[in-house]
Amino acid sequence: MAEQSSECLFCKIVYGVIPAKRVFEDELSLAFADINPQAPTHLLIIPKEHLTSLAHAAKDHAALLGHLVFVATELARSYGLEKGYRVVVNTGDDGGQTVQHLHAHLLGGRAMKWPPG
Ligand code: D5M
Repeated sequence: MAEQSSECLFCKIVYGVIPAKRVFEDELSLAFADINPQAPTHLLIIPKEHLTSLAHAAKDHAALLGHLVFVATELARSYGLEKGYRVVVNTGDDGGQTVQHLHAHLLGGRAMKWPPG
């Protein structure tokens, strides 16, 4: 099983201690619905292994990071987001990260604005 942190909210979701609307899972990753959706489709894609943020990633994590982005791509296809979508990884305090387990947001189903707030 992947390394976990007993105090981490998203590790608890990985291990089923806290419920979530799980939409995809494989050996390395889990995707579930965001509890506070900001778009008609708003999913979170996380590594099963506890990794605090992008800022904590090592070279060994490169394939895992690519995998998470590819899972987002496949989910966007399966959710019919052919008009476009956004994949966001908030990182650290200034990046707006509130949960300290790396997660990619997949947002779609409406037109996005730029720049983000
Ligand atoms: O985003 C953290 C995201 O995590 C935020 O959009 C809410 C979501 N969240 C928090 N708790 C849960 C649970 N229990 N289930 C599903 N989604 C959750 P950040 O980028 O860190 O600001």
